Amino acid sequence: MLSWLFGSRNPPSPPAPSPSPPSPISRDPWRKIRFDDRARREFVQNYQPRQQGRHLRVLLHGPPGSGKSSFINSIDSALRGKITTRALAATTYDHSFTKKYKSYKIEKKDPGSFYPFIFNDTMGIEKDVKGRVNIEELKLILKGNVREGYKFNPVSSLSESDPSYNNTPTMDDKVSVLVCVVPANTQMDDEVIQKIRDVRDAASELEIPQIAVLTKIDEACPEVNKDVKNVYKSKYIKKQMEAVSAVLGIPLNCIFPVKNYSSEIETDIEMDSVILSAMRKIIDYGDDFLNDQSASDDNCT
Ligand SMILES: Nc1nc2c(ncn2[C@@H]2O[C@H](COP(=O)(O)OP(=O)(O)OP(=O)(O)O)[C@@H](O)[C@H]2O)c(=O)[nH]1
Ligand SMILES: [Mg+2]
Repeated sequence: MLSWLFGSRNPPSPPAPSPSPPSPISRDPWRKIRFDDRARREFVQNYQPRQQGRHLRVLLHGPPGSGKSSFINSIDSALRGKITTRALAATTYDHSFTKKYKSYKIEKKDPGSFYPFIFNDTMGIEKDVKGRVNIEELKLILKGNVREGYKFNPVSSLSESDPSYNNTPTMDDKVSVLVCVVPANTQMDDEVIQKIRDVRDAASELEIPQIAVLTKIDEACPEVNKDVKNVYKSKYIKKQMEAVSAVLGIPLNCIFPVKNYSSEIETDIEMDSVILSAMRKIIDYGDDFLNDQSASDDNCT
């Protein structure tokens, strides 16, 4: 220091620059998917259950406002190539917006013909009593005991004498895949986690396969908001997926991060790719379930 003051020829070296913060993005993706994959779309579009004449019934559950209805709309939009909003999504979500047990089919290009999968939208699983879905009702839904149009009742469960109770469910009424929809941008309450686990346990007892969809990845990670192709490079999304896997007990390869169509007015091939990659897994699992069920039905007759 003194030598600098008194005219040394070598000024002190500038302070070392502070190390730049680690990048929120990994260089290489930790899950590889193609973002322009026509084969994946064709697979979903051409899917026919091995059990001819059957269809998959996909039940969505999760906290209110997590994007269950939007996920149904997103698959509908990705397959039809235009934004659709048939399963009404909420604009505010203090309490669950979806109040009725309702099925959604997706129409194919030829009018009047539908894809062989049906989505069932449910009311959100909430922590407090007011406006929550009744877990016992979800269990009845899994077994196919609840008829279309049933209005969810947060306080008392559906009784066998109710006209909405289906005493003789067929294979088509039973749920073939359970999809847990959780948001990437908020922490779930412990009580909500416990309820989701209860539904999962009930589904496991019935051997119903399960996956999780992690929504709102655009709101959770600015890099994904900039470019959805960053989804499998985002360290934050990976951390959130690991957290969901740990608390809900769903293996990582059954968790699919998704950005739902929410503000877009046109579909986008890259968003379609992440949405249809979840749908592909739903089909794989659901088809195996239908097959196994009909094999065990055959063994019983
Ligand atoms: N940015 C963003 N917004 C989303 C996403 N998914 C859903 N949303 C928005 O979140 C809000 C709630 O979505 P819904 O689809 O109604 O959620 P839900 O789970 O059906 O809610 P309930 O029926 O109330 O249980 C809506 O305003 C959606 O537009 C997403 O991936 N990204
Ligand atoms: Mg809804």
